[in-house]
Amino acid sequence: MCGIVGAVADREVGPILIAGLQALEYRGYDSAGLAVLQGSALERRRTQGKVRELEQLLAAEPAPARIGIAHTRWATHGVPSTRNAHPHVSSDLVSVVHNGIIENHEALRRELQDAGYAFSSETDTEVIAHLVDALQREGLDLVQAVVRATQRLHGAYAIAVLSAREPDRVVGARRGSPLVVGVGLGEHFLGSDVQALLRVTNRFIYLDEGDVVEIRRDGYRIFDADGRPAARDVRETDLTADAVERGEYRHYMLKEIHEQPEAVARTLEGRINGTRILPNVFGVAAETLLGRVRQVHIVACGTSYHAGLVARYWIEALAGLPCSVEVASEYRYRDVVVPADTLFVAVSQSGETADTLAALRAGKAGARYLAALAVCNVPESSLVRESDLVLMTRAGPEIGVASTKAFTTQLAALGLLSLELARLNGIDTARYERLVGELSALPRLVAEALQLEPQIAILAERFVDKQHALFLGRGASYPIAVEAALKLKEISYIHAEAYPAGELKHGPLALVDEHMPVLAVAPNNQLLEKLKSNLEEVRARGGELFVIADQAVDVKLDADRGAVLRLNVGDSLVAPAVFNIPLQLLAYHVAVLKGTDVDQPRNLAKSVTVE
Ligand code: HGA
Repeated sequence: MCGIVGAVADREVGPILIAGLQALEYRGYDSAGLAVLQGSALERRRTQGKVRELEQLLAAEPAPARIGIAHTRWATHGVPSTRNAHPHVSSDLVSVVHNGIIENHEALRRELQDAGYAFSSETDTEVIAHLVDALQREGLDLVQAVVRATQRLHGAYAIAVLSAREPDRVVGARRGSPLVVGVGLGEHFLGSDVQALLRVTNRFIYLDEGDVVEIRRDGYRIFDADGRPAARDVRETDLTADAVERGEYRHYMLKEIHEQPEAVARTLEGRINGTRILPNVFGVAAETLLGRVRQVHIVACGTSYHAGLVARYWIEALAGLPCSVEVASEYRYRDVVVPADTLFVAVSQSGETADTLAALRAGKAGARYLAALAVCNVPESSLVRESDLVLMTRAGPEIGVASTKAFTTQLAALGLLSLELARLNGIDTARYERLVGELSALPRLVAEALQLEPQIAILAERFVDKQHALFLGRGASYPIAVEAALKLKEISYIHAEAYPAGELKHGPLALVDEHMPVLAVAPNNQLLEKLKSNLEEVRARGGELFVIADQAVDVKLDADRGAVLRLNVGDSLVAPAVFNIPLQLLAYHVAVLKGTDVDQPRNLAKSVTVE
């Protein structure tokens, strides 16, 4: 949420800042802006809307410079507007971009107003600009001013600050929101993530919590939260700018849906050897730790939470361990009972999800858990760095705001975890080996499921003019129904709900009529007969019924009252992950038919780094 870029170079930085913002636009897109120094004169351009609007503004009103900061916003404090767009400026000298929330902004605002500062926005961010300016007026240099200013901030921030008083440097700082330093030759950069800077460097420094950094053309200096010089490693990434291009696809989401067979293969690669999961997949210390686990708490948000819900079915059924799954924003503020030997599992695509990170930190602070395991897609993320054990999903960069390949790879990773816990808890060997085989087949099954796309595109026409939809599933397919409803809401703005099919008659059946399409997920498992009875309940009420069913499932529907789409998965462990594929495609095609902004749906942003 909110993307930050900063650059100091011996060339024009405008195109670097704009390209950086474009790569970060998935994080927020309600307004954009930049500030540059021309000599020691501060120039600022801001617009409501997307980065392309800022680009057009810059074309009309150029601001060539060799040093600057830029921002794409997802508003938390103050409506999306030009006036609230970043950068925020103080005294025409100091300029700041910010990702995060300053929780004590009201108190700081009053204090700064008393000191004579006039505010020109409703944002929490503006206090930072005035604080830095006030501290510079006291005689502090920019680094010291930022150290002292950040010590006064409560909440979360990643910032980049430009001051006309020291026109050769940008100072950045982070706590709770991500910020990386890009190391170039004779030029240095800041970015919310590496993707923002892949066109200019592949060498990065991942800042620690509380760090402050100064970048200049010829070098950089890092300080810890107390202002003491600090050393941080420079790391090279193999990611390339091409990996985050859309290529021939119309949308990132479609590209990412189609990347899933490969992405899941990468998740499993080197982790399964024929019929068993290799040792040390979860880290060197893992086997002893995982062998002691007596229960599991999974904590996550959004789509990652749905992956956790599927894993609960697996862990309880296969390992016989009690498993709870909870959304992080609830978990972090609850007095959670943590019995001895509980494994905490945090699931997050970005590893920067504010609520999930806070839940991890709260759990670790209480030292109540046996260990914390991160299931994550970004190796250098805060979540990964702060967890004891790590299982990377290796999905590759996910740009579409609606998560697809991150979810499927999370399911694959959680499948590995479930089977490892099952092995350590004495699952029958033949059953274990069969299940490992089923997990290994996931890339192929996902590829086969993608073949349904032409049929799904036709099915999408039956949803496009609907206001509401109901999704049903049972067992481990129930969370898939929940995820399908979320996808449809997110990108096609159709109100969708999911229910365990057995709950239908306890309320939602009252909603079923000819205007309410009902979509059921019907794998061929022990719950099938129960599910079929639930479907009859829908048909008897005249509801339009769509079923995604296994080949072997015998359901017949009148073509004008519904449709059946077939998958060939059997009663496989990974059936939920496979059934999820056509449902992703359905949400995608409905959204395309409705003409929504598929990759950047309204009001949303990826990587939810604010609470
Ligand atoms: N609070 C700031 C920044 C918002 C943000 O980081 N969103 O993810 C604002 O509202 O402008």
